Amino acid sequence: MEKNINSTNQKTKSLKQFEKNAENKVMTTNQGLKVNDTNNSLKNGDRGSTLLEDFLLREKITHFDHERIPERIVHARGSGAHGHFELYDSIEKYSKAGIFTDTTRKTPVFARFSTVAGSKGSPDLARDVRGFAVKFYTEEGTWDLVGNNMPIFFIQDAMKFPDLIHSVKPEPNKEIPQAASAHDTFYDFISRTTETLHNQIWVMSDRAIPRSYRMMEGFGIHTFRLINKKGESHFVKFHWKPKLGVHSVTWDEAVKINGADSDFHRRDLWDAIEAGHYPEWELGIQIVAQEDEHKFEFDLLDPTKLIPEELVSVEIIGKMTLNRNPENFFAETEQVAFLPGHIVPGIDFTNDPLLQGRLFSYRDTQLSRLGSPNFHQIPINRPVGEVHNNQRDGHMQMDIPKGQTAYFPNSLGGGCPHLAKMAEGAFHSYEERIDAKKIRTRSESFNDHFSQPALFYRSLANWEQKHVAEAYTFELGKCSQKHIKERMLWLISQIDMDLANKVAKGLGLKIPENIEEPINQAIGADADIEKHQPPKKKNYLNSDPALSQANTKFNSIETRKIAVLAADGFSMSDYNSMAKPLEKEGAMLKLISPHGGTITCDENMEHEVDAAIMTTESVLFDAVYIPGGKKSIDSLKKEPKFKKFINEIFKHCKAIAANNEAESLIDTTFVVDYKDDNSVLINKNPKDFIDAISKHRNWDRMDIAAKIPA
Ligand code: HDE
Repeated sequence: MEKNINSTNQKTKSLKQFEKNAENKVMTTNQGLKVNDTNNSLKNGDRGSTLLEDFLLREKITHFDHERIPERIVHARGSGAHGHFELYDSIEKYSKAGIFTDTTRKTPVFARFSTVAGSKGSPDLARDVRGFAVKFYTEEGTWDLVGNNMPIFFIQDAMKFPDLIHSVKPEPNKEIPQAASAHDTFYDFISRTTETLHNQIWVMSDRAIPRSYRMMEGFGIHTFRLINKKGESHFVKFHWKPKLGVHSVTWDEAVKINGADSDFHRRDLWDAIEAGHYPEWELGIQIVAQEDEHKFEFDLLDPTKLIPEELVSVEIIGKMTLNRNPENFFAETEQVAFLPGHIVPGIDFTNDPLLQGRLFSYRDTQLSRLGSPNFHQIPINRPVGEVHNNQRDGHMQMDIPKGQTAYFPNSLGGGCPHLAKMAEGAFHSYEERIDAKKIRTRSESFNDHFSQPALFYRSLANWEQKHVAEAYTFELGKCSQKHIKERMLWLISQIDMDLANKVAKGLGLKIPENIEEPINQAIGADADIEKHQPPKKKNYLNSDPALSQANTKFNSIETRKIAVLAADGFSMSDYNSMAKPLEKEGAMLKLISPHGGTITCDENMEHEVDAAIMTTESVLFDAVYIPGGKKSIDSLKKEPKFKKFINEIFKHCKAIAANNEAESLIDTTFVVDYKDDNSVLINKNPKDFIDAISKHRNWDRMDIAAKIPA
């Protein structure tokens, strides 16, 4: 399929000049020498030893030996895509950034989504935070918004990041487990660092197992500043809201998807873009006036706190569309380097101590990951505007800077490159007033560690709360140390007693009445321990509906994957009556049959099979449809995997539709007793099926479905 290449996308144009296409070209060495044989090395006779002289062999093998670079220390596993950002209305009262004032622009972007803990080859459906990093190639310079799919982070100070990551990564003695937080070291750390509990409960929620990258929110997390023309500052939190709503899979599916298709999210993003279903997110901002900095019950500089949308609403200001897959994974997705320190005039930092540490870490890590201070010259990392300064040389210098001078000030180079005036769009840091002691401590205003996890849990629908309880039970159940589990149980009981009771029951343990050591241990050895313990939980808001996935969008079945179970002799009229309306709404139908190749319908037409039942699993689909046709249904009944498929779809609360003879197949499954379920649709109107799929899941059936041993 032709790729949609937006001709106005400046970044796409700049990348084009670096693309190489071997079509109709002769093979050469890296020196341009034409190659006649790339299959055999140079030898002493046809059975003799290989000669050192063989420069063709040496060049090929040497390059191969060095073709890996270190994977990202975190967020190693990811996928990216190109697109653009459009602004709806100017927000010049807050920001002077071109990207926030010029509604005629289509700013090129490259976005990368990732898991955090796993290695580059780890499965996509790990229970984890997802990275949500966007590089905006703006006319005034590159702005990177390097966020996550959860609005808060685990820790409050960059100093704790290596500890956090060392605790979640595979345990160093045995390098187990891969891409999983369910182990002793993680909960040992979590239970002694109570500031982590808010992000931790989000990780126990469905947010940590998204249905698709295209169906998750993104957050800048930190409070940033927007600076307007007058130099005035407003605090801002950035939000990405997906057009398709926020949807997740269940844990049982996640575990199975990791086996059935460990590239599930990567494939989903790639396929949607190739099929022209371009993912879209709206960008929203929460604005807090400078004078309101201290009006909240939490500190705006504390990255473990969100600003509830009930308190400050999200103003939608623009839209990002991803419409082009990379040409080459390594060159683009692997080599892209995001740095929170990349900002443009009109956007600035705050003193959030986590953000401040990130401003150092990202450049530093690129130096070892990409191997040179010239990583900004890699095509994907080049800004769209010109770059001129006196930085020189270094590994893999790609530019050829001209002239005699590489210093400033100079007269020999005509004083160039000259300094930019503010009127020419120069960057100028926000002049924040500072009058403080140099001190190594944690602000007492960061001490509240329980109010927001409790708010999050209270805001969830009952099915979401159930998933949280199950996730804690699973994760702690995987820990081997009783004292770690008990400490966690006590901490969960400080968030919500009902939740703690459920988890304790699952673990077969009692919630301790108290714990001996100080709760918050993220303090210095000589610090006043009492001063740094979390105060009593506050309740400044009963619930924040924006935190629950039950309040997301349920208005589309676009890109939903529907399995059609059929064999030779299936009813074409049944199929047409259902397939056409579904496809009209943007759903993707896949024909699953007892074998690969083709099958023939009752109107004697051949149909290409998308997958033989042995090669696929129900967890890769959003719903199932079974057309009638006696011969087809008889064949499906003979293959037990079709029954398993239907049982599992039911277990995962997905929609099922069947026509005519297909009912008798349903009757051979557990679903036979639940044919009155809202989303089991036998001989019903396609519209009912569309409605059921757009609801994502029928959680009303959750308790019944849990009993199905699929
Ligand atoms: Fe990162 N993080 N991080 N992080 N982070 C990296 O940079 C780091 C944090 C995030 O798709 C690394 O290029 C520190 C918060 C994303 O390429 C590294 C701290 C948030 C990505 C690094 C944080 C993030 C990274 C590893 C605490 C959400 C992937 C490779 C002070 C707002 C970007 C790299 C991509 C990657 C350090 C905390 C998001 C090591 C020290 C908070 C999405 O530099």
